Amino acid sequence: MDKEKLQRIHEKIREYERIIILPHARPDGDCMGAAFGLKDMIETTYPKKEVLVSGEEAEYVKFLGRTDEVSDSAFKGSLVIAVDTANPDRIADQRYDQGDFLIKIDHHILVDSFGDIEYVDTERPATTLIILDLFALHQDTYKLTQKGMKALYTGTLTDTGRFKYPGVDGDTFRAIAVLYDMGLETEEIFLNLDVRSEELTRFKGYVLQNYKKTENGVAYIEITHELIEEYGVTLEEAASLVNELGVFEDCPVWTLLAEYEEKEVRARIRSKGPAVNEVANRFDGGGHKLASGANLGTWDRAKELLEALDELAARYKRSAS
Ligand SMILES: [Mn+2]
Repeated sequence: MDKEKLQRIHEKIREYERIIILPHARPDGDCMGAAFGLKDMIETTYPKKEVLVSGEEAEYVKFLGRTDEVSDSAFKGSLVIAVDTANPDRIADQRYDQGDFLIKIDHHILVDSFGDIEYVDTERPATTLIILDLFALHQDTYKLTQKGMKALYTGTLTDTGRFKYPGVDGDTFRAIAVLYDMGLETEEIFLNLDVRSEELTRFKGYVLQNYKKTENGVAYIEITHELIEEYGVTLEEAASLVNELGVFEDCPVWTLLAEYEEKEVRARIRSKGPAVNEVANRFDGGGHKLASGANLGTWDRAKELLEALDELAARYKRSAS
């Protein structure tokens, strides 16, 4: 945490009468949680200030708040704060440079520098936790309502896979503990996060009924373009189901093979132990030890990947026994 820089951000927030917060395109829980959490924090603390959020909306995070129609003239003389966005191209509202002063608050590895103040903290597994750092630094000043607390908790939950991903540490829980101490109500959050379309639920049924297993325990599902259309889901939604295959006790490795536009086959590969990135590297892909991706092109190549993963699973099982 850079207290000196957070102090400068606080002073800018205090200085401006109108503040426009910008999440990234194709918004997720973290950028919307950070945007609406920060908005609530500023509005509740300084009722005379006008705080707007401009950008796209996504169905599953609408419960955090709705975006505003912001005119070009509103940017003049305003403080603009971009949240959870490493490079300016990804900001949903491209008028980010039309304000008086631009602040970037993000937790991704620095790609493009932008902003008059650039606050990047890669130690925080969610941008919402940086907003909570700002809150904690000025806890005598800043206030939050239930709405803001919910937004900040939601972003933390979604970006950490509900506290499961690497990067979660004691600071994460200490920041969230503050919200609980203030009376955070969590029921609505979990109900909203667990909502899934009927189409995707039916498709999940398909995945669980039709997955296959290799000899040495690689669970896999093949998803064609036609299948996606038949079930009325998007490819991104379908691919998000990869971890449904991670529950089988005799399968240390699992993969979701999906046919992208123009019949291009790609794989999401997951593991409970074997280093799947070593295999992914050989198939025009890469990633982490337990989570990788590969670009296969054809279904024939997918077969080769399955053979390589099966070998890896076999070796793993031998070494474990
Ligand atoms: Mn994020």
